Amino acid sequence: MNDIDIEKLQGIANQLRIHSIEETTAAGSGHPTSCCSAADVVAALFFGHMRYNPKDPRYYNNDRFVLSKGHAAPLLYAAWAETGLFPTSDLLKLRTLNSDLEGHPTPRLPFVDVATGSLGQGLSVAVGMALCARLDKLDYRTYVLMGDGEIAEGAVWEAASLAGINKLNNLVAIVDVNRLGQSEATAFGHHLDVYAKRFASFGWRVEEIDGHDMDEILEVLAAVGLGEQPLVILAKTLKGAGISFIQDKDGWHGKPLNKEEAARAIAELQPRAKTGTDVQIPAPSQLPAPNNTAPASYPPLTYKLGDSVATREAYGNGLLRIGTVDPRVVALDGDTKNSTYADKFFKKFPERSVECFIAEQNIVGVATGFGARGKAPFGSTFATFFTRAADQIRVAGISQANINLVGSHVGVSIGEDGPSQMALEDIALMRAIAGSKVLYPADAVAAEKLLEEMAKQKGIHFLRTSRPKTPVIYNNDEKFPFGGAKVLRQNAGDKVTVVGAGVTLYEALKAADTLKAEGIGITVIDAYSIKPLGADVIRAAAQKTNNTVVTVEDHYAEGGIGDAVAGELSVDGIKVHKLAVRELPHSGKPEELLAKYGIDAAAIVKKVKSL
Ligand SMILES: Cc1ncc(C[n+]2csc(CCOP(=O)(O)OP(=O)(O)O)c2C)c(N)n1
Repeated sequence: MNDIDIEKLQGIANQLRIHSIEETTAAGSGHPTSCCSAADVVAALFFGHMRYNPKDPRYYNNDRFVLSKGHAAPLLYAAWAETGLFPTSDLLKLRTLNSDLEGHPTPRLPFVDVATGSLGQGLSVAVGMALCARLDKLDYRTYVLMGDGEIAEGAVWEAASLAGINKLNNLVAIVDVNRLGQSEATAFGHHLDVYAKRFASFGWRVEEIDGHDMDEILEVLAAVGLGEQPLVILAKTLKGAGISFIQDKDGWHGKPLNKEEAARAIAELQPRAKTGTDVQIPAPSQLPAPNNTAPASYPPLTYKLGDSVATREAYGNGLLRIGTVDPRVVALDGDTKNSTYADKFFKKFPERSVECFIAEQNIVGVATGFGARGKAPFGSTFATFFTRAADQIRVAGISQANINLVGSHVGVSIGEDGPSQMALEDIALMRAIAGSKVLYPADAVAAEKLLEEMAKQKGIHFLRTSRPKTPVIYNNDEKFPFGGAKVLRQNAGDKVTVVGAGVTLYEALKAADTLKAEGIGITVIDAYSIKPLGADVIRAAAQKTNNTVVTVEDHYAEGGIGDAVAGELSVDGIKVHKLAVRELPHSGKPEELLAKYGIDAAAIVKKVKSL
């Protein structure tokens, strides 16, 4: 594979440097020095090592490349332009409104699988892709380029650990150890031995090289895939390498060269620059395409009205049911699978299950990797612990990722475990994610039907499941489209529309019974789809109840269901009264807590009467 000559690759590296300088100078911003340090490694990967079809960046058996240090985007763009995918003249549109060559890579570009730029996330995604290659029996490898400053992020080590545990010898991480971060030198400078010990202790094979010595780079790449461990290449480099008056100097992070500096730098590099467009890139091997097609339908449900089933348990039942006929379903969990009930799937389909251990950021990243490879990943843990992966979820939004997150143990209704285990901010977080769908079933049928929709549709979906058992209230053939809401009680002359979801729906139904006995009618709506909200259904009901709505939710008031409803309906002159948890909760029995924090049937009755 490496019969390509060294001088040519060195020349391509310099051409990539020139492009990176020109792009960022034209844009007036960007990170040319972060590009220059990694240019030799990237030239070797793209023009002498990786196997891919440059005309079809999404081909299923192409080697994958994740630029975890996303601020080196100009280098990535330069490499693809030099493969001939698009004209090099386009590079000068970097960071402009009408070009997809954005400041940091996003999958608006066909050769970018996931957004990067929030440092420390690429390795998790790469682990997901490498696991997926193994599952699909494909021989593509996943390469991920990280900065040395970047690997201070804890999430990197969550991913490194899982890669070591799973012996991912189809995964190659390259750390561009250029000694400098943004505001100062990194903690360990050029001491590769520090990083070597860390990766080795996580079960990785470690190679240390001079990242500007093409012979060394190719030699180490030639040994990729040997053994049973993931490989990390620690490449000692200079930030700004190739620009004599800048390289290895502090104070040049994220600064474009001015026109004169750029001209000077390019004059230095040009005599040693070569194009990559004439390089024959090794083709990926021809292996059968993975089966990533959704089935036409899923097996039917078998609940009986009145059955008592927690929605978290229904999630476990549903995942197993749909996973049996849908080969795209992959389950991930963070050592909570006996609580989230993902264990039912894990037992039946171990090859499609990934125990991520207690590392929630990595669950989201690995799921994003699977999603980018065409799977329908379902990651589960207690809903509240997804909040610590807030940034991974946010970036999944930017990636327009296909991931399903299922959070159990929501709200004060979990009871005795107390506030650290209660998800009370999760709706707010998940609603705020670009393109997300937020779903909150009250019974087992709703949970499983929403699960089907999550598997079928693309995007970021969050399913909020509850700990207490609740009675089945829907028939097995009921439909739960995203953006819908169910009217469960409604009579002419109703005073108020009460919107509940999950456990509070049952409180609303109880309140309706109590009030009815006193001659007061209320409309009760199940807002099982919080984003998109079934606003039309709620609005129509509210207009029949004096434009008055009461929302009741097992979540903090900020950003929850009440805010979602008010946000949609207040413009129509509808008054929304919010019952929600408004103080730091305590341990106790679920029913005691619902009462104490004012979200039980009695609180609803009181509120309705006061209006
Ligand atoms: C999570 C996160 N924190 C901070 C930043 C801001 N930032 C961008 S690049 C950078 C320095 C990165 O240093 P290093 O990983 O060594 O990469 P280099 O540019 O030196 O190759 C920082 C702090 C970021 N993008 N993401």
